[in-house]
Amino acid sequence: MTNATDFPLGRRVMAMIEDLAQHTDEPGRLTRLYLSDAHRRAADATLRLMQEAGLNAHIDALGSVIGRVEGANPGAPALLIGSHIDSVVDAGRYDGNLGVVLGIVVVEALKRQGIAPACPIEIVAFGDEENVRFPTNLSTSQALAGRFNPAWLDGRDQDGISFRDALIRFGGDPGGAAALARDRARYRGYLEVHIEQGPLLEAKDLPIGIVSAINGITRARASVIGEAGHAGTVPMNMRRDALAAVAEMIGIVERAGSTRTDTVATVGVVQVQPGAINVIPARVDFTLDARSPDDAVRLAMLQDIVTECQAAAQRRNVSFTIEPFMESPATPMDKGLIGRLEEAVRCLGIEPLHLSSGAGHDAVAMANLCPSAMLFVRCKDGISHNPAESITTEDADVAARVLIDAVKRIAA
Ligand code: HGY
Ligand code: MN
Ligand code: MN
Repeated sequence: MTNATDFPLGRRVMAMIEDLAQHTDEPGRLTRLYLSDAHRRAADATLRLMQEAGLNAHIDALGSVIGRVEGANPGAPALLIGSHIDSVVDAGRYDGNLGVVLGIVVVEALKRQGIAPACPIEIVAFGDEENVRFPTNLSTSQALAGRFNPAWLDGRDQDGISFRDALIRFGGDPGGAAALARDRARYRGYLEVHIEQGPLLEAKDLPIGIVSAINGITRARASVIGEAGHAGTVPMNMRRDALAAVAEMIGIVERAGSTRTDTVATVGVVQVQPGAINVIPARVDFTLDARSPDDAVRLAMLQDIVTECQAAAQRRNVSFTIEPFMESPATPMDKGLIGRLEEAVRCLGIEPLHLSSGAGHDAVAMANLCPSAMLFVRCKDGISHNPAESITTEDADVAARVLIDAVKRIAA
């Protein structure tokens, strides 16, 4: 039985997670979309936590919270540590937030140990990793990598509010995105600690694992247009039922994603018009999220889905259109940083397990700027994107100790 004095770093992590979890746009559940009021409150809270830890912190033009400590050699290339504080709808509290909080805990611990890191450390809390609100792709981390796409500013959320207007309301600066690009010579690497969001570490009874690569993702919007009609009078063989067609297409997506064990394909949003009990659906808009560790496999799977959906639409005399709006390549993590993480994990007497990430992360964007690597933390039943998401204080403590050791090795 462990007593309350154990896992001081883990308890500090959990306290900060609790602090951030209060900031939600929906009372009773955690929803914190990019540039929402809750995101603003969480960004302000993160700024405060960074400043209390002794970091020189600010909120940048796109809403990311950036804290920096100069260390023993201010001119040396810095080490970035971070993740995101935006969430999906009805989210868990650890997805993203854990990696930001752990970065702050590491800086606090080094300060407590009287250790000035051998290089500057920047902690980053990105704001648009989930890309749930606007049709973007890791916009706030891509901005640091010099790959912000100005067209994203014209994207609109489901209420018709543009990224640009939401950013101005948040207190950001649409014109300042380009200037956020970092000079790659000034950064030695990016580390992100994240919950695994899968069952492998728990199955292997391991508290942490090292990410080998992050799967590639394609996200698309599709529309099927049929014909509205009276649900009571139009014979079944004379209908052009858009929703019945999409039901068949969802089956096509599920089968395509299931052909291999390492691919996935998901229809996450379905919007039916006019949406009345006695009207044959005239139009359905739905989303597709397709992923694989191999880009050629992902693109072939997408092609199969499109071909089969087109054939189904033809049979049913409805129209089918699909428009990819986000493409993220499969991204291997940096071998050198993986080596440092392995040394740090072994120092705790744990044999490092390497695993790929089915989830996307800001590390995909940061890999365009500097060598990037990720550490996964075990989460209960592999659950995520769900309020039941949880980790233990002990595992949080292990993650903090591994990160402190890895930072010392990388900074040296
Ligand atoms: O969808 C993802 O993979 C990540 O959680 N944004
Ligand atoms: Mn995440
Ligand atoms: Mn997520």
